[in-house]
Amino acid sequence: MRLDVITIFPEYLEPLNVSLVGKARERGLLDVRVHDLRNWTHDRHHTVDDTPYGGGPGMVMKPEPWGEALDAVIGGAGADGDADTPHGAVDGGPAPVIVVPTPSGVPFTQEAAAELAARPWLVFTPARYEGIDRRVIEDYSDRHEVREVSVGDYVLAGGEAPVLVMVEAIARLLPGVLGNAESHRDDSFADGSMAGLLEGPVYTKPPAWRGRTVPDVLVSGHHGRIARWRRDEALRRTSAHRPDLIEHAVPQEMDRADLLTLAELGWVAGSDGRFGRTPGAVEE
Ligand code: 6GU
Repeated sequence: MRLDVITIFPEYLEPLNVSLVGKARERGLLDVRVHDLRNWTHDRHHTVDDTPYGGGPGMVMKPEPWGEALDAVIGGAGADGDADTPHGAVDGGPAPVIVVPTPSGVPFTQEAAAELAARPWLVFTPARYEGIDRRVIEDYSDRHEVREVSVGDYVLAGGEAPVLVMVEAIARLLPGVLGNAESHRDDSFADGSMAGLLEGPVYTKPPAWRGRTVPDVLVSGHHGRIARWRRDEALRRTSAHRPDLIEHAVPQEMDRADLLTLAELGWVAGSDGRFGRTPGAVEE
């Protein structure tokens, strides 16, 4: 997979040389290219921002440097002249997805990470200031797939940290990046038996630490009971930390033991076919 990042703070992306993403690069699984947006300015001060039309606080990133940078990085690749195949690659080459980090974007989820991990080429455009002149997003949306993405309901000073977050979430899904092919099966939010649930607690040696022991079931060697215990802990943790996930779960997809554990936590399937909490339910 190829990743391009266009930024006014290339050094902010240094963590991409480290750990999982750095190893994936060394092993040739990821081709990461970080570009300085100011290379595509032409004035003495390398200006990338200006005051907003209509007034108001802050600065807006000028369209010209972004246009030149994106043209240089993307070239003609994936530009689609054929109205029947939107975002298709005109020459059969890879079509880039342009990922625009912004707090006003669509939430970045595990599902979005999996979709992006399946694409051959991502171009990230982290902005500082109050964001990029709207015409840039409109112009590239005519010829490319452009996704405006937010990493959470809080405001950061720029999109560089969100790029680090997204690249790590995407890179670990690429074939061959994680040591054990099974390693992300039980992830919180991943598909599979724990779909939509948070992961419960984990333990390792020693068996006793500061007088605290490991739950007996985990050393019982009884795989069925261990799986059930983990599932119950996942339900408990999800109920406590993310009740919204229980509210959106489908009771028909739960087994009888799940329903019992949820009932202990105060959740019962309602007439609308969803879980609701009984009044006065005791939290974990
Ligand atoms: Cl993608 N950018 C900024 N600046 N703030 C954010 C964000 C992105 N996602 C959440 N907050």
